[in-house]
Amino acid sequence: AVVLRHFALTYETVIFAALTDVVGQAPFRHMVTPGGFQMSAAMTSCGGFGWLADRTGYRYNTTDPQTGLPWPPLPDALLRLGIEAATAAGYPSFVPDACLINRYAVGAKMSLHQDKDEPDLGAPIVSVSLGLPANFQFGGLRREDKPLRVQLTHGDVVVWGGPARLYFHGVLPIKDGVHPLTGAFRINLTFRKVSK
Ligand code: MD6
Ligand code: FE
Repeated sequence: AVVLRHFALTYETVIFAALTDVVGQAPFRHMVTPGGFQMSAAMTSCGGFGWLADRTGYRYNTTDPQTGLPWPPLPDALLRLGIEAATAAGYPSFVPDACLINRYAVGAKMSLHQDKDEPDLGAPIVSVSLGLPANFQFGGLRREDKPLRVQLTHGDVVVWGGPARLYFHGVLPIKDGVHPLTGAFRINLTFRKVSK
């Protein structure tokens, strides 16, 4: 895993324009996990595939169940950001076909988990942090492995692949604050390759 500090800052304006467009078509929603808990982060997706959680499990789908429409296309500026960050981190052949967008209000968190719903685990994940800072937990292959804690701030990009691709990770509760571009929220974009 590589942290590219401030890598997304030069894309800031185009990212927020793209997000406004995507969220207008596929609004943020709080999903319910198979265990019956509502996730505190609100989510949406763009690209050929969107990530879903419901009482039956976790999966990717080509349509948004809330609108019945295909997920909005991956905006070109976001596609370029995903490719350029992966290239900078040593993954020059990464082409994402999905972008999961997480929005955290103050107090929202994400429990330790592995990203394993993508069939091609050879492809990395590119993660872009925007707005309020997060304390990110990077663990190991076992849930019990003691996680490192890394603060991710506005514009930081983490690229995650190779042996680290299945490491447990999570986000500690977002601390109170206000960011000039996102207000009292943190936004995280994760670019993924979902097709085999
Ligand atoms: C987040 N990110 O930062 C949640 N997963 O809000 C993730 O769960 C994540 O950042 C895989 C790879 C990078 C990530
Ligand atoms: Fe994850």
